[in-house]
Amino acid sequence: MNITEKLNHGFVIFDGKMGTMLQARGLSAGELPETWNITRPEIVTEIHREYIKAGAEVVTANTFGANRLKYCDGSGDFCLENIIRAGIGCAKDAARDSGALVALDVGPLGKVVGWLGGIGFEEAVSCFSKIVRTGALAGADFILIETMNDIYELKAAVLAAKEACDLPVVATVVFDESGRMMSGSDPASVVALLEGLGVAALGINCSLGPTKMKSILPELLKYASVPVIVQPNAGMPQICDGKTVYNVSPAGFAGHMREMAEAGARGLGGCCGTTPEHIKALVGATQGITPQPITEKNLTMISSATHALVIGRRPLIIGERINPTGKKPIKEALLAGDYAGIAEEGALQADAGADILDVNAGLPGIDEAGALEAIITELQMITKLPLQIDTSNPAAMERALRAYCGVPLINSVSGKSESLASVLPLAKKYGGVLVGLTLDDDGIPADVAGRLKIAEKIIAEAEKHGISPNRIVIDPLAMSVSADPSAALATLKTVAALIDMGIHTLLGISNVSYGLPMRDTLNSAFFTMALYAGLSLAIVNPNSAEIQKAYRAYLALSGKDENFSEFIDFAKNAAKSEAGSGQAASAPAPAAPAAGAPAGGAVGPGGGHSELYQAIVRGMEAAAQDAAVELLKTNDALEVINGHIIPALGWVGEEFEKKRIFLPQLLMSAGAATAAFGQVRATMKAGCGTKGKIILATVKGDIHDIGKNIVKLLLENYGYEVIDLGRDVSYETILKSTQDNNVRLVGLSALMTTTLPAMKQTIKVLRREVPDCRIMVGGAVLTEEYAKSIGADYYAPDATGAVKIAEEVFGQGK
Ligand code: B1M
Repeated sequence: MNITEKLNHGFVIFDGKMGTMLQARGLSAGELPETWNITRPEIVTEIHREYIKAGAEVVTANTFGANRLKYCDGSGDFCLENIIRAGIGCAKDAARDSGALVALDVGPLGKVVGWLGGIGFEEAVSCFSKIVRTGALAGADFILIETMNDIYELKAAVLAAKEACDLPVVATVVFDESGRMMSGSDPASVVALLEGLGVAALGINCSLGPTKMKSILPELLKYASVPVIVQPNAGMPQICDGKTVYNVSPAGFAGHMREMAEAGARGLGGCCGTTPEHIKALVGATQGITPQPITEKNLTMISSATHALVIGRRPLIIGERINPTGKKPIKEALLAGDYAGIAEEGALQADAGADILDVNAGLPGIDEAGALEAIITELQMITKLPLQIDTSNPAAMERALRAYCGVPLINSVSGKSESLASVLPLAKKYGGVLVGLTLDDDGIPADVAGRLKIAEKIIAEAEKHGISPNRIVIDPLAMSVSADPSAALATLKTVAALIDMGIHTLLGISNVSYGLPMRDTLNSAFFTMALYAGLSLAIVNPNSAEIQKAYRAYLALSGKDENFSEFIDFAKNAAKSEAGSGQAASAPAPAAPAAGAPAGGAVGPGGGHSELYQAIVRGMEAAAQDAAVELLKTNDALEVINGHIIPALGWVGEEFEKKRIFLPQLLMSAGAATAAFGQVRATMKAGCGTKGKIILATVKGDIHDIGKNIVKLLLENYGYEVIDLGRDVSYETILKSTQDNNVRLVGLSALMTTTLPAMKQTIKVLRREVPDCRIMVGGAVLTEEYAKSIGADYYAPDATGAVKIAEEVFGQGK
């Protein structure tokens, strides 16, 4: 039996941690564990044997960190291919005659994927492909992608594995105590993405001990239709005598694992701190339990990187504004390549209450594939909403499907043979919920029966490609009533018939009014009629007040708004915006999402702040730059920094800490703040640099440099020459530069509690080697007291403070 069959048949016992066992046998800190596949293969093989003896039915090859960022991609003893081949070889030697399966272990690359400072998505795919191809050729039985923190990297790894071999792919991710991945992804969005990509099984590993993992498991089981695997650590890591230890005993571990087996987990094993004793105890504890059945959840799910939406629970609004047809500003932005500007239109629709954003870049004369990919990349950095990829160009569709970090709506496939042939393979490969248009080579049937027949044909053809009916919604096509007065009713009857057949539906509402006056009025009336007919998804303008009123009223009247709470909130906001503007020209802000509903749209603290502040918190780089330019016309540089940039980053930091925004948004905000700061810098003149030489550096391990750069700017402005060593700088580099340049003042910055020891160490070395040099320190994490306690001469709370210190050291002050 292969891993898929085994997991579907009953419990499968995985092994425990290889790294823990290697450390116990002398692997030293900093040594690459995978090199032992070549230098100490007998030990690696022996560890696998111990796990098999303990009852493991899967052994995980010692290849977790084997990737071309760590091992050379060419030839030589320790090249990547040799490391992987040897790792699989050890596992196969141990597994021979035991019936145990060998998993190629694929861990994270150690770089952020797809964001500034990391590696590109396609580069990550290529790194993973190499690992998987080598492991598959070496004889692995399946691919185990594990310890993934970031959903974009997870997608790159799974996609690469599916492209590089035919072996089953199993993927497990790391959730923190709040039940989200580091990228902010919740269990539903992880399940949606992984099942869309066709994994054989999915699950959780590492990070949490078994107690905390137990609370996340039900969320995965609620959504997953494939087997679920749990591989917790032996408790939470603790530092004891400088070593990391895990203190859940084999018996304690096994007790928790039994509960997870009873709850429905199928694959059971261990991660950091677990040993063959843990696995042996786990085998004993799961004896006699009957596995829970694995059930098809039959959900129609789409998702962004962080949230999933289940289609059919209540009607959802798809914002229609990112589409050049009939929208001059979008057309102009597309022609100018202003993708960030287009993404801002998405943020506005999110604010107005859209649940999903349609993205269409179909404009003659432009590179549609490139534009669609770029807009999607921008959008997914600034909004949590799932996207609808809207194109009839298969090449553009594929680029967009690769770039999108989630499960999109794919708009569209039709009953035309050419469309079915080109779109269905893409939907199968990348996942996504397909929008099927009821038109074929003969056009759009006027009657209900004709449209239903095409819908059935699309569903049947999709099934032949392995796409289940729950991954299809049908668009029975709203046609303009100006051309055919019976068009609206024919469409609505088709909606009702499809709903009766258990098929979800979608309509582009605005088409109905084409060519007529008062389009908003006609659209909103048609929208209400369609909702009443059972419509699942409506492509509309969420900024339209008429549309919002129709929607909110429908939810209230149809019992989909408990206690009318959303409607009452909506009414309050409507009253406010009417009072504010004297008219209700645009949509009032939407009601707060219902409890338990996924948090809605763009990131932001609400009104009352400057445009620069808003642009930074939303991570809009171009807008931040423009807003900074505007502010600098009437404010001096320090006012812009202290009054806008720093407070905005302060808000971002707080939200990050409260887990209301996640690393991608943090990165975007940092990018926007840096762009704004660039404008500030351009307005400030550097002085002559003759007052004295100062070294500035952010200490080792810390990549925060915005504050340090502000300090640099001000010091230069005051006439000092700054030698900027950058960020993540070792004490060796700082010392060498201080000695080489004969510098009298060194400034160190640190923003994290975890990098304060590096600051302390740097000060200690400087004190010893260059005792005459003065040291000032700064950074949000420091206090005057702490600065003194680690031996600094000066503490500067801000850039102005740093200048005062420089003036004192170089004898310019009073
Ligand atoms: Co990160 N980050 N971040 N981050 N980040 C903080 C610092 C954090 C407090 C957020 C939070 O959780 N609330 C938290 C640290 C928690 C802690 O240890 N106490 C944190 C974390 C956890 C992380 C990561 C680990 C996140 C992750 O990956 N899971 C990661 C760390 C990576 C690493 O360093 N190894 C990370 C990454 C990042 C980004 C890359 C996304 C980005 C940095 C981009 C960049 O700098 N190029 C970022 C940002 C932007 C922040 C926040 C939101 C803002 C920092 C900032 O620029 N503030 C921050 C939260 C916060 O501080 N509110 C946060 C504005 C800046 C002008 O202020 O640097 O204090 P500041 O500088 C001031 C003064 O302190 C002083 O003058 C400046 C001007 O007034 N000053 C000096 C500073 N240095 C000085 C030196 C001097 C004198 C004065 O003399 C030499």
